Amino acid sequence: MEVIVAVAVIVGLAAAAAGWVFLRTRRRLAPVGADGWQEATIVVRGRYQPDTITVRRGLPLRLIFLRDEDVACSRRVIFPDFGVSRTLPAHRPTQLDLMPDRDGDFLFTCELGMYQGTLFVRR
Ligand SMILES: [Cu+2]
Repeated sequence: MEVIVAVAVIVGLAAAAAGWVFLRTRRRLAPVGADGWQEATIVVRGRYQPDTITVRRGLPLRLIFLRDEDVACSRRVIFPDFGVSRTLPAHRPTQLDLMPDRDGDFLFTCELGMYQGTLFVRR
């Protein structure tokens, strides 16, 4: 009996984990504009909102950061895998362009890594 309960718990946890991964990675794709660029807006206030962005591989990506705070922590955003970073002046939009040219999950962070987000690049 205890074994059956243990198996049921494990199966339940595995299903929950799979659902969580699915929701994290299968969010709506960033929309593509008439100019062929994908675009997404990220508000920076205590964290990146949203902190996951899902885009297609091979289409240029325009990210608009709206840093709605003055704390020094979020002054700079870095995409280490793409070799790009930007200083984000407070209270106005900053554009960051990059080409998602390979599949994968790519972290982006503030300078010291307290704010973290993930760029999901899919075919
Ligand atoms: Cu920081």
